[in-house]
This record gives sequence, structure tokens and C-alpha cells, in this order.
Amino acid sequence: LLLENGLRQAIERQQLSLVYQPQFTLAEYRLTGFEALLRWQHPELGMISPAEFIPIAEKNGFIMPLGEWVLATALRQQARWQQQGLPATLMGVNVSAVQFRHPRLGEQIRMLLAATEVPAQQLELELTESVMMDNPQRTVAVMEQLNLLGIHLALDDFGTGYSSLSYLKRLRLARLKIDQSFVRDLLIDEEDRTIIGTIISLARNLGLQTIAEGVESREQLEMLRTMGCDQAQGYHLGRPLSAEQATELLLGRR
Ligand code: G
Ligand code: G
Ligand code: MN
Ligand code: NA
Repeated sequence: LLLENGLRQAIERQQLSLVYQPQFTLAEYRLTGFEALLRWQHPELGMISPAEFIPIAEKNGFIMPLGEWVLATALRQQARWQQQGLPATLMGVNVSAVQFRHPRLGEQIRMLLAATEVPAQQLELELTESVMMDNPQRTVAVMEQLNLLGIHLALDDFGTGYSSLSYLKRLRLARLKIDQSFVRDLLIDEEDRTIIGTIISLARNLGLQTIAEGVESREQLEMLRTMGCDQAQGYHLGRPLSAEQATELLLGRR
């Protein structure tokens, strides 16, 4: 209850912020974009993880204004970088299943893109496999609508949830995000290696890009490169950065 009440005030009291984790190509180690990750600095409880408060926001309906704040903040950051003449990058934004199901999401995104003048193809929504669970037909329809806006869609935590391969073919995805649970023991667990190899060849066959999450060592990075994974993110490549730190990273790459 403490979190639930606090969450409603968190936006106006400016306790929320985004951090930006960089993403790189494995072939050339080129910076391609950032994943925006939400942070809540609570006055008494300290830093609270979105893993804790997103489920609460999903239940009490606050997820729509919260999600709008995240999208608006991430796109405003993109617009600022654009105005500074920095290289164009992709911004990945996590979208919960409840947000995805909401009939207003498409319109919300269309308005925010128009207001910030960020090109649609620089925004990627990260969806989890759970969006497909309740109504696959409806999911395909919503994704087609979002695609018409010109934004990219990625499937997050891929391999951990329910994914019907027949629907995967029909979904208009740009990327599969290989879940960090498979990357963690990649070097010592042959089964994890097999799963990652299978995801990479599946993606190839469907014409999708792959990005590995949670890369924490150079050895993991090299293995993923050898296996033909396209991109990666993780503590070895870069921790989630403040807006200022991310700007510095972009300035260095100009
Ligand atoms: O960054 P961190 O490891 O704390 O994120 C924990 C979980 O919260 C992850 O599953 C991540 O996808 C999710 N998450 C982070 N930011 C957002 C956000 O803005 N919206 C939603 N829906 N989930 C987020
Ligand atoms: O569910 P999603 O993939 O969006 O969650 C991303 C989460 O993983 C974020 O909470 C982020 O802080 C965290 N993360 C990012 N890079 C690494 C990493 O290299 N190792 C670990 N353990 N977590 C990471
Ligand atoms: Mn994610
Ligand atoms: Na993930």
C-alpha cells in the first residue's frame, strides 16, 4: 500500500528517472542504441526496482500514465540528442502486457513521436512473450497497427516464456532479445549454448536480428560473436547510464 500510494506521487515529485544501457553490434563494436530502464528513488525506501513496482502499477491502472511518462522521457532525450547533432540511435522502451493491450497505446505513441519529432524508426518497443498469451489474434492486430507507425518491435526475455513459433512468424518483429539467463552460463553449459544457437538460427530463418542481454565478460562476448549473434548489451559493454553519461558516450562516438 505504501508503494501504491507513493507511486502516484512519484511522477510529480520527480522521483522517477530513466537510465540508458548501451547496445553494440558484435561485428564492429558499433554503438547502435540504448535500452531505457526506469528507476524510482523513494524518499524513505531508497531505490526501488521496476520489477517490484511495475506489477503494482499494472494492477492499479497506473501503468498507462507511468508508461506514458517513460515513453515521453525517452523520446525527449532522443530529441535532445538529435538537436545536438549526435549520431542517430535506436531507443528501446519496455512495454508491459497491460500497456500493450490498452487501446490507447498506439495513439499515445503517435502523439509523442509527433510532439518530439523523433523519427519513428528510432523507437523500439520491447514486448515480453506474455503479450501473446491471452489473445494471439489481437496481438497480431495491435502489432500491425504499431508497425504502421514505423516503429520497431522486439521480443524481450526471449526463450523464457510461452512462444508459439507459428505466431512468431506472423508477428512483425525486428529483433529477438536473448534472455540473460541463457547468456550467464554460456561458456560452461552446453544446453544454454544449444538454446542460444537455436534462437540465432530461428531468427535468421525468420529474417530477424538477435541481441544478447546480460553479457558480463569478454569471453561471453567472443562466443556470441562466433555463434553469429548480431548485437549485445550487458555490464561488460556498459552499465545503464544517466542521461549525462549516455550523452558523453555519444559525443565520443561522433
Ligand atoms: O533495470 P532492471 O534490471 O532493474 O529492470 C528490472 C525489470 O523491470 C526488467 O524486467 C525490465 O524489463 C523492467 N523494466 C525496466 N524499466 C521498465 C519500464 O520502463 N517499463 C516496464 N514495463 N518495465 C521496465
Ligand atoms: O527484462 P529486461 O531484459 O528488460 O531486464 C533488463 C534488466 O537486466 C535490467 O534490470 C538491467 O539493469 C539488467 N542488466 C543489464 N545488463 C546486465 C548484466 O550484464 N547482468 C545482469 N545480471 N543484469 C543486467
Ligand atoms: Mn528489456
Ligand atoms: Na530481457
